Amino acid sequence: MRTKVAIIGAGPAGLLLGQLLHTYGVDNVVLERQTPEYVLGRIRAGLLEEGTVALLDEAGAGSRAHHEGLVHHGVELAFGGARHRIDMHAATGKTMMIYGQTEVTLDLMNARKAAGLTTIYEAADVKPHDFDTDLPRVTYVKDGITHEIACDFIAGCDGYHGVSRASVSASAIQTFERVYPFGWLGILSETPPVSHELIYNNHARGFALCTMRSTHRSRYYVQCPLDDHIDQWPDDRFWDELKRRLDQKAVDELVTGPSIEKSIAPLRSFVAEPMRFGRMFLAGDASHIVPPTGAKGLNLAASDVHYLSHAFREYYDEKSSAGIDAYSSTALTRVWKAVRFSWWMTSMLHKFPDQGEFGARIQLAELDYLVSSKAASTSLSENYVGLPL
Ligand code: RFL
Ligand code: PHB
Repeated sequence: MRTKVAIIGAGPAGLLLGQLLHTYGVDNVVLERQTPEYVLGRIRAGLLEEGTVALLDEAGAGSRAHHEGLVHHGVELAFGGARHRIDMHAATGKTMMIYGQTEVTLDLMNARKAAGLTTIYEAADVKPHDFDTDLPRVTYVKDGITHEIACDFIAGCDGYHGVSRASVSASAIQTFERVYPFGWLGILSETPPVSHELIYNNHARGFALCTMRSTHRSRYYVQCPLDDHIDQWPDDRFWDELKRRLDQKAVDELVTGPSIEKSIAPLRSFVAEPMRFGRMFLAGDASHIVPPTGAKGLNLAASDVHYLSHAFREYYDEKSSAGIDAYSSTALTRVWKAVRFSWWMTSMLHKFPDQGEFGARIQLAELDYLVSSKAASTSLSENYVGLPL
């Protein structure tokens, strides 16, 4: 088989890239290790930047998001027993949208299917080869038979544990990492959200986040020890702990119910540089990870894909390599700002084992400054709604 761009990974980055390239007339094949059901079963991101929604529109996969997504104009910060609203729309003119990663992925899968494009699910032992030459190729095993795809370019959209980054020699790559000493325990429940906007809570017992997937489906997170297991967190214990970290109004209004999903995620900041290795390009979690506190992971994957899809378009339409040559540095400039923002939100809102009373007071002072200074809340808003592409 031959294609212009072989895309490894059918998560949001790979599927969005495939769909944008299709609209630009660039043929591509997507290879995914898992089944479509497995990919759709992962409950992850929930908050999309306006720019991400615009990319879904451009890819021809945005219409359901506009019907079913919830448009948000601000968020609330809770600390010291009180809640403070940040009007991000007033500060920036932009909005955010609640629309789950599962739905984004499903819409992109359906658009890909409708366009008749090739996606190979359950592709085992996917390997990128010869990306430092002009004749790159990807091999994979399906039903016990090894296949090869010859291509012009390889897009590594295979997430943090993928094969693309792992195929690069260690001397060609530099990595930067911070591992946080706690995780997020998240539950999904078929209950109305406690508030119509997100509440980020700084509390002496640890961070908590109230978010949602729809007007009848809630998502809540509490900071937990890294080595906790979900078996230690029956629903009752989760709701009790959440209530202890919320303000009184939220406790009074919280509707609890059985969890329909429960998971613990570790928190990590990670960047691999560069994002290009000859004819292989990394995008999304394959090249960087952020803690979820700033809601940036999926949105960063989308902005990488924006730059990469334009670079390929320029290459095929204008016979210019300028875009592909600039891709790594352009994408990394935006990546590092989101890494900085996610680290800062994480540092301000969580309880760190070594912070002591001094650290706790500094967090409260910073939060108070944020909600009382127009300059500070505008800076938060600008980053949260998404920096320009
Ligand atoms: P993905 O989604 O990991 O997809 C990669 C795909 O590649 C496949 N794959 C392979 N395929 C073939 N061969 C191989 N060898 C392969 N190895 C892997 C995988 O099966 C998979 O299908 O990466 P992508 O596309 O870059 O997308 C990134 C996002 O998934 C991620 O950044 C977000 O989920 C992060 N995130 C959030 N982001 C936001 O923008 N807003 C949020 O509100 C938000 N909340 C979150 C989050 C992540 C969380 N967790 C669990 C890490 C909340 C949580 C709790
Ligand atoms: C979510 O809805 O899952 C979500 C929202 C905002 C975050 C993290 C997760 O910062």
